[in-house]
Amino acid sequence: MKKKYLALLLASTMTVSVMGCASNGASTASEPTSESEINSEEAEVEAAESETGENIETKEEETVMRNASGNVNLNQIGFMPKARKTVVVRGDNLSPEFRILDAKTDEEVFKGTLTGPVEAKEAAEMVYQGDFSDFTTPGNYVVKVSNDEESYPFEIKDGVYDDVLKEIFLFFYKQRCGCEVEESIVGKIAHGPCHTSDAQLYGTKEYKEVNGGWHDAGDYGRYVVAGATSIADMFMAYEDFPEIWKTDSVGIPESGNGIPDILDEARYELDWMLKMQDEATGGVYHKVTCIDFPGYVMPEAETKKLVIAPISPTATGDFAAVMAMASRIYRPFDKEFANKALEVAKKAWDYLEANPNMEGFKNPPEIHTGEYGDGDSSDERYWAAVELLKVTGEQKYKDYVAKALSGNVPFGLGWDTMGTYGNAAYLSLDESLQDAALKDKVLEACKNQANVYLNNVKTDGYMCDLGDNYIWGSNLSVCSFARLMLLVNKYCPEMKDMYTAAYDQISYLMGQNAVSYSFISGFGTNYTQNSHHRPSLASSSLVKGMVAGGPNGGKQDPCAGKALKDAPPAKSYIDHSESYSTNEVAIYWNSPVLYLLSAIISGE
Ligand code: G3I
Ligand code: 9MR
Ligand code: ZN
Repeated sequence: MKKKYLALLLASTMTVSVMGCASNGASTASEPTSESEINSEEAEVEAAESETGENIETKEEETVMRNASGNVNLNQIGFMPKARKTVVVRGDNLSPEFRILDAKTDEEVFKGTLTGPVEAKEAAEMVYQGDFSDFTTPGNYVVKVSNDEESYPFEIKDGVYDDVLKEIFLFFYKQRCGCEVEESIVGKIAHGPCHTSDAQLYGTKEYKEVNGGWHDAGDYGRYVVAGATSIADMFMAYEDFPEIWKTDSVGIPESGNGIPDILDEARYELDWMLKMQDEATGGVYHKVTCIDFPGYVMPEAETKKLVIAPISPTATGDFAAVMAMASRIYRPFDKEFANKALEVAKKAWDYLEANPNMEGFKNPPEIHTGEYGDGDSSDERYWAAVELLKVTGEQKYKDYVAKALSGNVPFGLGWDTMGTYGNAAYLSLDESLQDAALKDKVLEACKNQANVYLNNVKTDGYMCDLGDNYIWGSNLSVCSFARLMLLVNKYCPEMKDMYTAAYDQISYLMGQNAVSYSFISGFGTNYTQNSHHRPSLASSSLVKGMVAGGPNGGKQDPCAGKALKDAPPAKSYIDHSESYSTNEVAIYWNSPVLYLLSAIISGE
């Protein structure tokens, strides 16, 4: 039975957040608006009920009406019974006790003590922290503090993240381009094949068929470095958490074909990527898009000419890396594809070798879509070399890796910095392919870097690992930093703090943050509703399970620039559909959450 809910949002950003953005029906309040009904039957009922206010008084007489203040923040989805459970309370002069109440009956079930005040520097405020990990009884609860303010409700149960993980995965199917996206799976954003015309190779009169792949984000561009990031995350989730991802029954069209669904989904992107390689040279084109972003239309309505942007060294390096991984991972299921993947990966590598000083990608003057500019391809080359070494054992890759690691160890798990993918692959190599001294060097460097993030968690009021890195897509950094901590924990199991700190980032993403939002659409109570996502906007139905970019001190869109003018970095988030620099969604913001959640679920 659904709890009736009334939210009084007192968080400071929420009062400023309505100013300055054109009113397009987007809302910053917690109740879904007509524009943003959730795209599932059950949730549509929920949205409709809260819109009309019907039954707010309650259908179940004993249910207490809850009233969150926005000052008591925690994971709004909830916790697995044995997991770490925390709460962060805004304030600098609070009485330390807090209570857990049964959300329905108001019965007190646990008493705890807050510690603090602790500074949340990037949010420009002081907070208290509470830990109720010892409370393990399944149920629905709220945390209440001494001044009677309370949290959003949360649940404790086994499998509490199962639905959210499923929706986070299904997002990739919803982003498929060039095919029918079925209504029975996606509801209102169903569409027919889109972007099916041949694309012009920039600067030539030639056209090429490059159908398929995933739409990148809130736009319909298809970008190789972005796609490779998501594929790598899926592959890592599949290899590190096989118990979760061997499933063949999530509910995509390929379910039941004997191949794990996550590999079917990744294959959809890989098949497109194969078309993005120039057969003559092995170089890989950076992206295919129209020359401008379209309006807020469904994908089939973007019918302008598609243009293939020039080859870039970063796209070529990422392509080589994920194809090398694919040749290993798909071999038990599809030998022919595995062979093909290895062949094209090697060919891409040869291109890189022949072009050691190639410049990074820059948008040609006529093309205004996402640039994914990155002037340094050394991390992509390093990652590709390690993955190729892993599958071939060839000396030339070993030599390249040794040379690459003679300098600083690179880091990063994002579209622009791929070093940690390379490091994770290096640490996983068979000993015969590793150099013992280099392995130590990589692990030491990982520990040092992970310690920086651990220290961020320990010193931040919201236990966030970002430090001052509140950039465009900060939620990706939250996950990347957490994943480095998990990688260190994998090789140094005694470093338990690393695991705990990674867990804290799931809580951050699901509501334990300075803006009181669950950044995952449709999950939690005060969740992102007005995503910058064209299918959601064009169909007036918010897709469930999309991860927002998150707080961004750069505020690089006019909406955020105005509405968040005076907001500190950790509060520079606005749930408005025009704020693409804080509230867009992207495939490579979902995929790291997919990995991190899988890790947390498996770790319990
Ligand atoms: O790397 C620097 C860092 O050194 C510096 O400290 C920091 C301070 O601002 O900036 C970092 O650079 C940022 C860069 O992303 C790397 O993360 C830039 O400021 C920031 O403007 C840039 O934002 C990118 C944005 O496109 C604009 O180019 C986002 O990462 C990227 O996710 C986003 O991608 C867009 C696509 O272009 C189009 N499709 C949607 C997608 C999501 O919004
Ligand atoms: O919708 C676009 C989004 O996907 C990009 O991330 C963003 C930055 O490149 O740009 C968005 O498009 C906007 C464009 O840059 C400026 N005019 C308004 C467009 C839609 O909001
Ligand atoms: Zn499309």
